[in-house]
Amino acid sequence: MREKKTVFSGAQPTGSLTLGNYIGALQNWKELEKDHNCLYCIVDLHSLTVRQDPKEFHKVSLSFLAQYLASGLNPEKNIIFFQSHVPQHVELSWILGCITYVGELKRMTQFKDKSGQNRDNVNSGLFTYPVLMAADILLYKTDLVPVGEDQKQHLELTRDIATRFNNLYGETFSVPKMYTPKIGARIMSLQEPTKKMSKSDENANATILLMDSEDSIMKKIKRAVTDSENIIAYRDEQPGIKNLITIYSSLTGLSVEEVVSKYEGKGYGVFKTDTAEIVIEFLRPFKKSYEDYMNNLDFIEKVYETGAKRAYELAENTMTLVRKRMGMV
Ligand code: ATP
Ligand code: LTN
Repeated sequence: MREKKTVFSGAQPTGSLTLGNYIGALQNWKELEKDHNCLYCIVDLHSLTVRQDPKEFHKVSLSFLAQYLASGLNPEKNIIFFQSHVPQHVELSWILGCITYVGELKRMTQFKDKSGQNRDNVNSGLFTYPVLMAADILLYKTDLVPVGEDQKQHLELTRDIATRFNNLYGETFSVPKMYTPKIGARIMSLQEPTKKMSKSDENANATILLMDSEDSIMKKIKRAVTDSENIIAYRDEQPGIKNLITIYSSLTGLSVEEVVSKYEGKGYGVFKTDTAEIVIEFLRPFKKSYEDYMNNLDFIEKVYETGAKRAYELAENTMTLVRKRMGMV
């Protein structure tokens, strides 16, 4: 038996990390690094499902690595790497694609949403996106996958694919479990609080980027869409306020009840200013550390090269077994 469990997760290097990404995923990544074997990947191949400008893509990819590190991930403890540096991801993706049904992929809500938004580029990568994601995860015999709530359907498909492979070819993969925060698994858009906060949102006011200036964080939170109840309560009927309470609670560690009782009888203005200040304080060290990493690209290069080497070895172990199980000569 392996003593420590394996954790795998990743984000697509497009745009810039949001507070939703941090609270839903990266905060847990940091927590799990303490007593798990963790691999944190920058899933650059997934980003190609949307047309990317090569120069910009290169820059954003490096910037994501700096953002991972600035979020507090320790490159000595974790394997931090680019998906495209480990070709076994694509190899396994092909194999898993051959045991995944078109019907299963057609049911994926992310595919339906994204193909609806990009009508002029509904490419086959967008369709098989979840198979590559399953390959990412299964390649490392992953036990836990810390992600936000929006990835639930992809995770269920990954589990089905793993089980199917094991039944067809013999026990090979661990069947991974999803790991979400108790609160904050779905941070909502500040402008449409019934929709998730997303880094590809065209409305800049809808998202808080980890790299936003203090000024713009204050403005965005002050402009956040709320309601006319004027009661600070954590309930579905007040999605805007509920979302701000979630952010407040996630960053301070106070429970939802504690936040609600702290603001009993107070107006939205005060609550919004306080929430903005908490976010600003929280992100201050992040930004400083991000700048430092971006000024040290040699270090960044060392991190991803070491990460790729370590990941490659693990991936090749799994692939040797997969190829053998399937009868490849
Ligand atoms: P895009 O808008 O480009 O699709 P995204 O903001 O959804 O991007 P991803 O790179 O797809 O970001 O996701 C990285 C991680 O952040 C995933 O684990 C995802 O579940 C999580 N995540 C994304 N948005 C949120 C959110 N609003 N609340 C909680 N977790 C989130
Ligand atoms: N689809 C994920 C990103 C992703 C991922 C993964 C997350 C690709 N491969 C493996 C966890 C594990 C998303 O958040 N959009």
